Amino acid sequence: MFSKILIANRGEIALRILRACKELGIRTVAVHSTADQDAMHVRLADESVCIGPPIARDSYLNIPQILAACEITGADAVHPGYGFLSENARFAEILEAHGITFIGPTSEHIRMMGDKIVAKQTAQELGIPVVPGSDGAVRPEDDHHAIAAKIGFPVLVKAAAGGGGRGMKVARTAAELDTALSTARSEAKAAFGDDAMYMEKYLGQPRHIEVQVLGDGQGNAIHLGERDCSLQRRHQKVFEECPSPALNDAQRQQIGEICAEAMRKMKYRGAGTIEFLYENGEFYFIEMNTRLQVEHPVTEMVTGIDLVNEQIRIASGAPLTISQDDIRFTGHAIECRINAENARTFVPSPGTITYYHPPGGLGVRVDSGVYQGYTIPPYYDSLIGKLIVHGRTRVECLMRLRRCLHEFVVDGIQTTIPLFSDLVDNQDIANGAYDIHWLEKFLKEEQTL
Ligand code: MV4
Repeated sequence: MFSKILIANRGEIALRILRACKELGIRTVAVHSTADQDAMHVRLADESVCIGPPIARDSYLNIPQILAACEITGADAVHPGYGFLSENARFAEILEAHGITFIGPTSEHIRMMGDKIVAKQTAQELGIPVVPGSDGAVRPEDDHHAIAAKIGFPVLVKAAAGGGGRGMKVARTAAELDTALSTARSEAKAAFGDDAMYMEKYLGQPRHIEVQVLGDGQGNAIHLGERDCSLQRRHQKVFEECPSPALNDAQRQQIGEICAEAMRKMKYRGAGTIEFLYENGEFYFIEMNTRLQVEHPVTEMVTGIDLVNEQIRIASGAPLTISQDDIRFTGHAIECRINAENARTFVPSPGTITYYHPPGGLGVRVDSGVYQGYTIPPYYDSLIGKLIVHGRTRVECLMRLRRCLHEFVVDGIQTTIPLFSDLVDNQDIANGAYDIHWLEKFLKEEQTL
């Protein structure tokens, strides 16, 4: 086992990782920018190293500085969290070349899944159902009209380097195809320096359902069920739940086993998430994330498995000790992302938290990096914490969530808490009747009222 882990992240996830390290008896190193001197993860870590100025490019994304922090402190592993360097294959390679363990998959697997065309081809070869579409890339010399006609309109043009909705355009008819392809291509070139494109059948009203997997890199892998993350705004998840209200146990077991088997075949190592669109009872693979995700706690609440503990144990070379039969799904969990933003306009609201009172009680978990008196810096994304609630049933979970939202006080800044109070009282949410477009429609309708 490792003796010291460097946490290459900030905020609530740095704290989450730190807690897992402490429970494993592993010493921790926090790295931080000059803007994060007073951050909770810096205070709770055994050691801390300032790695640069506020702008993430110069600190949390600064590989030489993080490497230097490892050398200075003698850290033998790095946990990247999510975002920042978590899916940077080069970072994983550089660490390994210096004899430091990257807590995550191999750099080859990160790179493979980073290219959405390769990821999709790999998924298909491994028996995962994919969205019907072009056979690999649509190259400039290809007859894109023939490819689109074969798929059938509407089609969606996507960038191989994309994800998060960038470099993506819908063509509803053949007349829209040339513009969609050339616009998406130049967007992708500008955003990623890579204009490789592919095409898919456009699904109109899907849900976003993702499957959590764990592999040990030795051919053992399990699934930990799914999360429904359909409630998003501008490709940012807002509210996530486990299990999905759309699935029954047989469907869960079926898609879960397909994913676990695929991970066994590729000898996947670490935690991963296989993302699907789900429409009319069918699953369609879109992407795989090779990292811990923001919404991992809903899976932890329902399975009782500490995903970060498993990530660390697997990275140290330990085989999976949990078998699929050991996994029991108990009750229901919902996560609300608490952002320092206006709940209607989503305009960021950094500043000082003058009063802070998080909710508590049975089945309540608050993962946050803030405290009363803390000043949220303006340089990073606005997620300040997550409220995760568990109940024996979905109804109990929603009732508990409503109670917690009333209890939660964050003064001095604006937060997204009031949005969730509206959502828990909404009939569609109560019925689980929502797709990936529901939230944006809800916000738009609210605006016109
Ligand atoms: C799609 C789709 C419809 N059909 N693919 C958006 C980001 C990227 N991760 C995949 N995305 C989508 N891919 C096909 N073939 C609709 C979306 C999409 C979406 C997906 C998940 C969650 C929210 C979304 C919001 C808009 C579009």
